[in-house]
Amino acid sequence: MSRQGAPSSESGAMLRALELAALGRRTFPNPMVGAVVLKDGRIVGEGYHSCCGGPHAEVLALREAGGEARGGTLVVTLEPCCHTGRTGPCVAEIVAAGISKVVAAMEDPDPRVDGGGLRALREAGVEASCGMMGSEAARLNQAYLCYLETGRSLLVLKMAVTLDGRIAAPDGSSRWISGEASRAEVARMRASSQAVLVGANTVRLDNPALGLPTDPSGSGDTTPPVRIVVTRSGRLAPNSSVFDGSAPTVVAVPDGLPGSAEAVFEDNGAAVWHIPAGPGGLDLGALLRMTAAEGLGSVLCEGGASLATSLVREGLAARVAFFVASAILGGEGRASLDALGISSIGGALRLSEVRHTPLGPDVLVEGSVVYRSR
Ligand code: AOF
Ligand code: ZN
Repeated sequence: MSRQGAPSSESGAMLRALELAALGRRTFPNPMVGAVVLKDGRIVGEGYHSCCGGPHAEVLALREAGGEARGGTLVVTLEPCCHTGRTGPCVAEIVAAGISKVVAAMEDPDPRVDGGGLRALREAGVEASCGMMGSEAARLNQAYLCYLETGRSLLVLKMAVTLDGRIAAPDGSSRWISGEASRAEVARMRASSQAVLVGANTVRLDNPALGLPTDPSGSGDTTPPVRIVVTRSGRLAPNSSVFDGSAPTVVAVPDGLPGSAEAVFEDNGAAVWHIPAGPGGLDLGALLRMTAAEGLGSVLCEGGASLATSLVREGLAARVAFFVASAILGGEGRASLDALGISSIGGALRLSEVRHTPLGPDVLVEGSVVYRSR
C-alpha cells in the first residue's frame, strides 16, 4: 500500500493523501485524514487516521519518514491540529520533526482548531498553505462536518423515481424502477454508510433485507450497515427480512410504546431505541443525534415516501441521491414525496454541489439540500 520512495509532486501527493484518508472507515466522530511526507520530490512517509482515538495521520506519516522529514513537505487532507484531545497536537510533532512546509486541503472547523493549526505552524516558521483539493477533502468528510455543525449523523435520502417522480405503481410494486447499474451503485452507497434507515411501511410492503451483496466495494471490508426501522405503532412482522440476523437491526419506537412490542423485537435479535415523540410520530432529529452518539456517522434513508417527506420537511435530509429511471408511471403511482408546504416556485428546495451520473438508462442526481430558513 505504501508508495514510499515514489516520485511525486505536491498535487500528486495530495491525491495520494486523499486516497489514504478514504481507507479510514471507523473514524467517526473524528474526520478521515490522510498525510504524505515529501522530500526532494519523493514520498518518504505516509499515514492515515484509521479509527477514532487512534494516532493522527500526520503523526504516522512523520513516524514513517523518520529523519527524512527534516526539511520536507507535509501534504495533508486536513489542517493539522493544535490541541490535545484523545492524542497530542500534531503541530508540535510537525515542528519537532523539522518539516519546512505544510500543504493542507481544508481548514479544520473543529472549534479547538479553526485556523489555529495553520497559524501556529506559521508562527513556528513553517510555511503553510491551505485549499489544495479542498472540495474533495470536504466531500470525504461530510459526516464529520455535518456532526460538527448539527450534532447529528449525515442523513442521505436515496430514492429510485420514474421520470414523473413516482416510486411505486398503485398496487405497491416497485421492483425494479431503476436498472442494474443503479442498484449496484445503491450497494456501494450502503457499503459506505454506517446505517440504513427505512420506515415500517417499507418493511411491510417490500420486505427488504437491506444487506450487502458480496464485497461491493472490492475493498474486502464487508461490514454491513446497521438497519434501523422507524415504527410508530411497533407493528412489524417478526419474520421480516430485516430480522434475518445478517446485520445488526435497530427498531426505533416512540417513547412509551408498550413493552410487549419491544420484547418481540428483542427476541428477534434487534435492539430497541426509544425516541421522543415528534411531528411525524418520532422526533427524527433526536434519532439522528442518537445514531451519531452510537458512532454511526452516515445514515442512508431508503424510504418510504412518508419517512422521506418528514426528513425533508424537518430539514434533516442533508443530502439527496435520486436515481431517475427512464420510465413513466403516471399520476396513479405513489409520489416520491408528500406535501412539503411549498406554494410557489421560489420556495422550491434546490441542491448545491450537484452531481449527475449516468447509470445505464438511469441518471443519478445527487447534492446537498439547501434549506433556506436555516
Ligand atoms: C483525527 N485524525 O488524523 C487528524 C485529526 O481527540 P483526538 O485526539 O482524536 O482529536 C480529534 C480532532 O483532531 C478532530 O476533531 C480534528 O479536529 C483533529 N484532527 N483528527 O482524528 C487526524 N488530523
Ligand atoms: Zn492532529
